[in-house]
Amino acid sequence: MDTIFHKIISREIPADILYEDEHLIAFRDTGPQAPVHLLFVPKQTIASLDVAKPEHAELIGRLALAAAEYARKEGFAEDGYRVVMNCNAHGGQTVYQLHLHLLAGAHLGRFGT
Ligand code: DGP
Repeated sequence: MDTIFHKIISREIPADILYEDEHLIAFRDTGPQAPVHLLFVPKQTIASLDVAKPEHAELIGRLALAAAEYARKEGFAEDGYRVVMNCNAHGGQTVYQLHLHLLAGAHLGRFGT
Protein backbone atom coordinates (compact mmCIF):
# COMPACT_ATOMS: atom_id res chain seq x y z
CA MET A 1 0.00 0.00 0.00
CA ASP A 2 1.58 3.25 -1.09
CA THR A 3 -0.36 6.46 -1.52
CA ILE A 4 0.62 10.10 -1.83
CA PHE A 5 -0.08 10.40 1.92
CA HIS A 6 2.41 7.63 2.71
CA LYS A 7 4.99 9.64 0.70
CA ILE A 8 4.17 12.72 2.79
CA ILE A 9 4.55 10.70 6.01
CA SER A 10 7.96 9.40 4.86
CA ARG A 11 8.96 12.89 3.62
CA GLU A 12 9.40 11.63 0.05
CA ILE A 13 7.23 14.54 -1.04
CA PRO A 14 6.75 17.85 0.75
CA ALA A 15 3.64 19.08 2.51
CA ASP A 16 2.74 21.91 4.83
CA ILE A 17 2.80 19.80 8.00
CA LEU A 18 1.10 21.46 10.98
CA TYR A 19 1.00 18.62 13.49
CA GLU A 20 2.63 15.24 13.93
CA ASP A 21 2.92 12.65 16.67
CA GLU A 22 3.72 8.94 16.80
CA HIS A 23 0.24 8.02 15.57
CA LEU A 24 -0.75 10.60 12.98
CA ILE A 25 0.19 13.56 10.84
CA ALA A 26 -1.78 16.67 9.82
CA PHE A 27 -1.02 18.84 6.80
CA ARG A 28 -2.74 21.35 4.54
CA ASP A 29 -4.86 20.06 1.67
CA THR A 30 -3.48 21.26 -1.68
CA GLY A 31 -7.02 21.83 -3.00
CA PRO A 32 -8.62 23.69 -0.11
CA GLN A 33 -12.42 23.73 0.07
CA ALA A 34 -12.46 26.26 2.93
CA PRO A 35 -10.06 28.96 4.22
CA VAL A 36 -8.61 26.33 6.56
CA HIS A 37 -8.48 22.79 5.15
CA LEU A 38 -6.28 20.22 6.86
CA LEU A 39 -6.02 16.47 6.50
CA PHE A 40 -5.44 14.27 9.55
CA VAL A 41 -3.90 10.97 8.48
CA PRO A 42 -2.93 7.93 10.56
CA LYS A 43 0.60 6.60 10.08
CA GLN A 44 -0.74 3.06 10.12
CA THR A 45 -2.08 1.96 6.75
CA ILE A 46 -5.89 1.82 6.64
CA ALA A 47 -7.23 2.22 3.10
CA SER A 48 -10.65 3.59 4.04
CA LEU A 49 -13.24 3.69 6.78
CA ASP A 50 -14.87 0.74 5.05
CA VAL A 51 -11.97 -1.57 5.93
CA ALA A 52 -11.30 -0.16 9.41
CA LYS A 53 -11.44 -2.77 12.17
CA PRO A 54 -12.40 -2.54 15.85
CA GLU A 55 -8.67 -2.41 16.71
CA HIS A 56 -8.46 0.88 14.79
CA ALA A 57 -11.10 2.56 16.97
CA GLU A 58 -8.62 4.32 19.21
CA LEU A 59 -6.58 5.56 16.26
CA ILE A 60 -9.64 6.92 14.47
CA GLY A 61 -10.65 8.62 17.72
CA ARG A 62 -7.20 10.18 17.86
CA LEU A 63 -7.71 11.73 14.41
CA ALA A 64 -10.96 13.37 15.54
CA LEU A 65 -9.49 14.60 18.81
CA ALA A 66 -6.36 15.95 17.11
CA ALA A 67 -8.57 17.92 14.70
CA ALA A 68 -10.65 19.28 17.59
CA GLU A 69 -7.50 20.23 19.49
CA TYR A 70 -6.09 22.04 16.45
CA ALA A 71 -9.37 23.92 15.94
CA ARG A 72 -9.43 24.99 19.59
CA LYS A 73 -5.79 26.02 19.59
CA GLU A 74 -6.12 28.05 16.38
CA GLY A 75 -9.35 29.73 17.53
CA PHE A 76 -11.82 28.08 15.13
CA ALA A 77 -13.77 26.09 17.67
CA GLU A 78 -16.14 28.77 18.90
CA ASP A 79 -17.35 29.72 15.41
CA GLY A 80 -17.30 26.06 14.45
CA TYR A 81 -15.85 23.77 11.85
CA ARG A 82 -16.57 20.59 9.94
CA VAL A 83 -14.84 17.21 9.92
CA VAL A 84 -15.45 14.85 7.02
CA MET A 85 -14.29 11.37 6.07
CA ASN A 86 -14.97 10.45 2.46
CA CYS A 87 -15.38 6.72 1.85
CA ASN A 88 -15.02 5.00 -1.52
CA ALA A 89 -16.25 6.26 -4.88
CA HIS A 90 -19.67 7.65 -4.02
CA GLY A 91 -18.23 9.32 -0.92
CA GLY A 92 -15.70 11.12 -3.11
CA GLN A 93 -12.61 9.37 -1.74
CA THR A 94 -9.64 9.86 -4.06
CA VAL A 95 -6.71 8.90 -1.84
CA TYR A 96 -6.98 5.39 -0.41
CA GLN A 97 -5.34 6.01 2.94
CA LEU A 98 -7.95 6.87 5.55
CA HIS A 99 -8.02 10.57 6.42
CA LEU A 100 -10.17 13.12 8.13
CA HIS A 101 -10.74 16.55 6.59
CA LEU A 102 -10.92 19.57 8.91
CA LEU A 103 -12.68 22.53 7.26
CA ALA A 104 -12.88 25.86 9.04
CA GLY A 105 -12.59 29.61 8.72
CA ALA A 106 -15.93 30.33 7.06
CA HIS A 107 -19.62 29.57 7.47
CA LEU A 108 -19.86 26.35 5.47
CA GLY A 109 -22.91 25.55 3.36
CA ARG A 110 -25.09 22.53 3.85
CA PHE A 111 -24.02 19.35 2.06
CA GLY A 112 -24.73 19.24 -1.66
CA THR A 113 -25.53 16.15 -3.68
P1 DGP B 1 -10.44 12.57 -0.51
O1 DGP B 1 -11.14 13.10 -1.75
O2 DGP B 1 -11.34 12.54 0.67
O3 DGP B 1 -9.74 11.26 -0.77
O4 DGP B 1 -9.36 13.66 -0.15
C1 DGP B 1 -8.07 13.67 -0.66
C2 DGP B 1 -7.55 15.07 -0.51
O5 DGP B 1 -6.15 15.03 -0.64
C3 DGP B 1 -8.06 16.06 -1.55
O6 DGP B 1 -8.86 17.06 -0.90
C4 DGP B 1 -6.82 16.69 -2.15
C5 DGP B 1 -5.72 16.24 -1.22
N1 DGP B 1 -4.47 15.95 -1.88
C6 DGP B 1 -4.28 15.17 -2.98
N2 DGP B 1 -2.98 15.09 -3.28
C7 DGP B 1 -2.32 15.83 -2.34
C8 DGP B 1 -0.95 16.11 -2.12
O7 DGP B 1 -0.04 15.68 -2.83
N3 DGP B 1 -0.67 16.90 -1.04
C9 DGP B 1 -1.62 17.39 -0.22
N4 DGP B 1 -1.23 18.15 0.83
N5 DGP B 1 -2.93 17.14 -0.40
C10 DGP B 1 -3.27 16.37 -1.45
